[in-house]
Amino acid sequence: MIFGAGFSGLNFNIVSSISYKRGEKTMGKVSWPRSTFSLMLIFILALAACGNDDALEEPTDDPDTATEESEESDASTEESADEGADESANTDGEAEPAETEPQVTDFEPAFPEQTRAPEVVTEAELDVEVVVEDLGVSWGMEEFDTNRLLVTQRDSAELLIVNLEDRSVSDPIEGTPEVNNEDQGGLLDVTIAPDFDESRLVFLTFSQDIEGGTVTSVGKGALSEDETSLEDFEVIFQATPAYDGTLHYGGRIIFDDEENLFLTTGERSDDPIRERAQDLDAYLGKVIYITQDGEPVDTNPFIEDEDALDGIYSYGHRNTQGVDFHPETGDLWIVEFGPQAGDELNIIEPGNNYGWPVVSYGIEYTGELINEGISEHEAQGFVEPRYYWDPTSAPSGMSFYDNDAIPEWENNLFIGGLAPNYIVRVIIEDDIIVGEERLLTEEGERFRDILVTEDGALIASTDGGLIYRITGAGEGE
Ligand SMILES: [Ca+2]
Repeated sequence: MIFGAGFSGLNFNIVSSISYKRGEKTMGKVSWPRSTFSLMLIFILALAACGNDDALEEPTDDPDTATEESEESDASTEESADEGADESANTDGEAEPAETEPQVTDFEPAFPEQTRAPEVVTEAELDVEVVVEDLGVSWGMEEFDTNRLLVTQRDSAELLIVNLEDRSVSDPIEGTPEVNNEDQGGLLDVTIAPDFDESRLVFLTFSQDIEGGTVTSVGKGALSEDETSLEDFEVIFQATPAYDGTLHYGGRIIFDDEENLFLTTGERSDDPIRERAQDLDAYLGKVIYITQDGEPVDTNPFIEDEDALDGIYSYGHRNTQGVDFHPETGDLWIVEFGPQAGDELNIIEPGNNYGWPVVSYGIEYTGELINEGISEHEAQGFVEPRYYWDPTSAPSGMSFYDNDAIPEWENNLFIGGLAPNYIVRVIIEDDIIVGEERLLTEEGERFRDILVTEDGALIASTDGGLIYRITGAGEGE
């Protein structure tokens, strides 16, 4: 089973040091029924063939779509907890990786620190609280005012305002776009213009029906002063070509210091459309760099290339749902959702090719090799990922901890895991991943997006409709 949650004795220590502040309703929901259900599932899973997650992936593709495997991964979590404890007992002086599940591929890393980083454990005592519940899949979040978030609802296509202080949730903001909300589609990410205080501009990504299929689109509108509507919403960019499918939209957006917008797109999943990730005449499987009007930035790497689309910044990506700038280096880091294993952390440089689907550290969900089964990127002329996961971490949204409220977290990267269900903390030194931790492993939630507030709270949204706030103990109120 690939959905190990990387439990170890150390993880248990952390989790037990976390003090929970949850409503009674939520506590009841998470505790007994789930573990009882998990025990039943252990028996069921024991009957199934190990190491093959076909059942978890079908009928669509990756764990991003599935809605039932979070329960199943709970079961494997409990199993792996026992295994992890056994392994930890055999200490040989070497730091054990955070990952305790076996690899699903036979691939070797290109350099030793490229996967299975040693486990690290947060020493600070943490407060973990559920601020809001009963939302839908909260795909994107942005702090537009101190402790107030704009939050997208993927399936209902609603844009909401969540107040972290009084825990209120607004009525849906009017004027948001029509979306195609099948499978992985819907209202996706949200960000605000660098001059939001004056312009009031809110940028949204969403999957849109156009002639020939669906595309990942970017639009913008001005938030009214009374915060009830987006005015004059207009689509500024469509990641063409359209494709008749409802998977792998990518869809993260982030502004840089130049006040331009980076957008990630997916390669639409299916074979052969996914091969368009390698093509410079398609916006699929790309990082795209555009102005606030949706025009290619005039320094883009392929602007002089007659055969290439001017908005392309980098290519050869699979399905990128997490982006952020490293607080110290300023580099743009992304996390790509891999196939079965092979999720990648990459540093994005203009014009570079990151290899998908020619090379990958993952394999098909069927267990077959991808292309010729070559994992090494650099030897084939592609950029090596800085890090990859095998088995999968099912990475979605991510954020660097650009704050000193929890000093040991400063400049660490936090990534939401969909299946297995945890938040990944990654420690980076000189662009090398030197440590990894899994947080909130016992919650059983699919963590969709991660945000760090100006106050230094780590905010995590889930597919189960929760918004968590994680702070240093005593700082939450
Ligand atoms: Ca790659």
